[in-house]
This record gives sequence, C-alpha cells and structure tokens, in this order.
Amino acid sequence: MGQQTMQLHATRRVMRNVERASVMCAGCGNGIVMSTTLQAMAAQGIPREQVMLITGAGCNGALGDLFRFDWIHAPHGRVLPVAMGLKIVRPELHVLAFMGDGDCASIGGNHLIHAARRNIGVIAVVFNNLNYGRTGGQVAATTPHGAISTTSPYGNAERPFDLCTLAQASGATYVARWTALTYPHLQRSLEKAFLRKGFSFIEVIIPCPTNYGRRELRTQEPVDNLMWIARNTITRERAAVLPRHRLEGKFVVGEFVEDDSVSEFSDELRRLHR
Ligand SMILES: Cc1ncc(C[n+]2csc(CCOP(=O)(O)OP(=O)(O)O)c2C)c(N)n1
Ligand code: SF4
Repeated sequence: MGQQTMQLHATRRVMRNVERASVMCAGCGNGIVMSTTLQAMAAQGIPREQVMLITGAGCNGALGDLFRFDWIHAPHGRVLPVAMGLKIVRPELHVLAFMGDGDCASIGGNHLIHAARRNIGVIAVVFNNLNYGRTGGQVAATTPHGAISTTSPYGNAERPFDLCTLAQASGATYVARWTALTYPHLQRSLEKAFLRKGFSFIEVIIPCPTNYGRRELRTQEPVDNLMWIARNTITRERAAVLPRHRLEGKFVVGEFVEDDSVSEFSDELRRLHR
C-alpha cells in the first residue's frame, strides 16, 4: 500500500462522520486545514488519543464535531486559555488550538500575545478567512484595508493586523503562514509543530466564498476565491526585496521563526515546583 493510501486510511479512521463535513459552505477553506492536519498526524504516526482539540465559536469551531478525538468547544476568544490550562495539566498531550481570525486577533488577541510570550507547547492554528464568517461577514482585525463587509459597506477604514509579525514580536518560537493552496507546506509546518515543544503559531489564509467572497470579491465561486488568494500570495523571500507599499494586500507565506532554544512553559513550571 502506498504512503498516500495509508495516510488516507488513517485520516478516515479519525473522522466521526464524513457526511457531516457538509456543515461548511461549498468552497470553504476550513476543510482543507482540517484534512491537512489529519494528514500531518498520519504522516508522523500520531494517534488521536494523544491529541486534544480546542476550537472556538467561529465556523471552524464545528470541525470538532467531525473528529473522533477529544474536543473542547471553548467560548469565543478563549481557545488559548483553555489550551494553555490543558497543556499545563496534561503536558504529554498534543494540544491543538483551532481559532478563527476573529477569535485569535480580536476578542482573544491578548491571549495570543501571552501564549506566545510564555512559549507554552500549544499548536495554534488560525483559520484566517479575513472576516467574521459565522456571524454573517462582519469586518475583522484581519480584513484588508478598503474591503467591503457587512459592517464596512463603503470599505474598511482600518489596516489589518499582520498576525505572524504580532506572534513573532510576542515571542512565539515557531511562526509560519500558508494558504489553503500551499497545503503541502502547511502539512510540513504542522508535522514540525507536532514534533516540537514550544508555542507554534501557524496562520492559514482560507477562502470564505459565502461572506468574504460574495461581498468583497463579488464571487461566491470556490475556484475564483482560491485564484484570488493565489494571485495575492508571495513568498517571504520575494517579499524581502520589495518595498513595503508593494506588500499591501499580499499574503506573505513562509516560515518566519523557528527557535528550539527557549524552554517550554509547562516544563518550566514543573522545574520550578520540583
Ligand atoms: C463572547 C462572544 N462574543 C461574540 C460571540 C458571537 N460570535 C460567534 S462567532 C463570532 C465571530 C467568528 O469569527 P472568527 O473567529 O473569525 O471565525 P469564523 O466564523 O470566521 O471562522 C462571533 C462574534 C460569541 N459567540 N461570544
Ligand atoms: S461562512 Fe465562510 S468560513 Fe463559514 S463555513 Fe461558510 S465559507 Fe466557511
């Protein structure tokens, strides 16, 4: 049996009910991140019993219902505190914190900077669909400047957060950004995150045809939404030689930080309380 077929079988074993994947809209990027996570687990031979999934209130929160592993559906903005508490009491588990960009960058933004600062061994994955999908497409802290949303009908007056820069400045020891289209790279980042000890921050730019696509891109067509992301994606290396103004509205992808020299928070606590 080929490696891909074996991974597919392993992936199916952790799905609770494949038909229920239809809880997401057609063309939604949430499923790509979910399946890539399962592929990363299968590739590294990580059994579901060793994983604890925490999700938030956004659309991706419903993903927990599809997996066959232990899951906490945290309140909006509180994915990271729940994940941190869990990691401290069960350090042997791989703690996966799945968040929407609203969850991570707005209501839970303070938790992000402190989780990164502490270097707690949580794998934080941000499903960045550039808006609040679950509640009908409101403007988010990640919505591009000028973009149309239900709460910015004349265009977004604010400039978006660069979440990877924020995580890096806060002390995260692994930081990467990919898109729904660069999923092989995303898989490699997730595999690394499963194997390392400290705080891993992975942002994934995903399409939300129903809310972001329909309003800002004027198309709900899944392929058009993906193509728009592809046209605006640029590698970290290419971005490094471009002037700042040329990067506005671009999704710079790559690995930004990888540092395994910092002690992990739950280890540090145990060392102090010995
Ligand atoms: C404390 C609290 N405030 C507001 C809400 C309403 N609410 C639910 S999901 C959501 C936004 C979701 O956006 P995001 O986290 O980006 O996830 P998405 O749905 O886009 O995947 C909001 C505001 C809530 N459930 N709880
Ligand atoms: S509203 Fe957007 S993010 Fe939510 S399920 Fe639909 S396409 Fe996905």
